[in-house]
Amino acid sequence: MSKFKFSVGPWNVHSGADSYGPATRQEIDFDEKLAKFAEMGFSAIQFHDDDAVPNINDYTEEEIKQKARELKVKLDKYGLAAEFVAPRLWMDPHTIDGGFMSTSAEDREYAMWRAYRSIDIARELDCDMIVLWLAREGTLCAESKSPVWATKMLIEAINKMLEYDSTIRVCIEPKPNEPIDRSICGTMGHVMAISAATIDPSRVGGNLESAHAILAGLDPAHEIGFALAMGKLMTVHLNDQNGIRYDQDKSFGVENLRAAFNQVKVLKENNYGSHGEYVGLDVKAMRSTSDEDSYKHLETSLSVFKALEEKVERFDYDFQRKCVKTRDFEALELYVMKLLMGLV
Ligand code: XLS
Ligand code: MG
Repeated sequence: MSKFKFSVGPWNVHSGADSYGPATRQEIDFDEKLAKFAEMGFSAIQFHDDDAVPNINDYTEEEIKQKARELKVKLDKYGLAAEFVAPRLWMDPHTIDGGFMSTSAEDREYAMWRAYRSIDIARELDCDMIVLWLAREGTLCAESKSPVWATKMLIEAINKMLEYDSTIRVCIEPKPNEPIDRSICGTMGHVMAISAATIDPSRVGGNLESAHAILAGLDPAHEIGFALAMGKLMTVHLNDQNGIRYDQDKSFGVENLRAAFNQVKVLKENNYGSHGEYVGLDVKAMRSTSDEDSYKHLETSLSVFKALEEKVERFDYDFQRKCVKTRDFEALELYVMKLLMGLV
């Protein structure tokens, strides 16, 4: 039985379309996804603002709150909580050059409107956290905006959110690239610096996504550890990635098993979850996956995570201490490999 609670977003179950080809699976109805997520044992749902309130631009602030209240009734029916609400700032025409860092004042204002509505929706869902995945916040042309100005615009935007709601928590999900090629806040280290520069650092933290750390050439477990050391790991997006290429959102652990083991280990050793944090998945099925198998990648990720939890529970800390004392890291490394291969 896992000691963790898990969360997932509806975008994790998708039709398989990508930049190079059309859908390969049927779209699945939102309510059907909620029912299946509850059946699979997820405790909470991650939302984009327009997952919670589709066509959000078409509604007034009050209508948006009303629709969020209707969604809350649905979540209660399935016994599901809402983990966070994330403004989707990469699809709307107002976000073609980013949101908070757009060179257009009107578009920056639009991004703030979406951020405030995300906070409104979160409140109606009895949730106190918004996530900022800073998709297009950066540059496609390096000389199009100053990195000094852009960084300051991000801090200013977060300060406005912290003032809009006196207890909302703002969780930045860093990613070094894609869909832009130069991100302004690409790693957990950048997130911690941004947090410290805001008017209330206690309410600004990070969401570490395994694949995003790998895309930055960094180790996910160390990025998780860094945020934990700062007391600012608000959630995680566990998945995997085959090296530094396009963001693959692969099932957790399927490419880098030892890195996955160490992500589970650092979470367990530091009592992650003891303040209500969820283990979030952000995974996508392979394009070749059939309709019948639309949820298999979630099952794989949960199975791998729980199997690694058991490996961490069996980890021989006495042997580790002995190896560290004699600096016999070769013996320790072989032990870990044997543990993962089921040889000890
Ligand atoms: C994209 C991000 C995205 C967010 C939610 O790379 O991981 O999935 O987590 O919008
Ligand atoms: Mg993510």
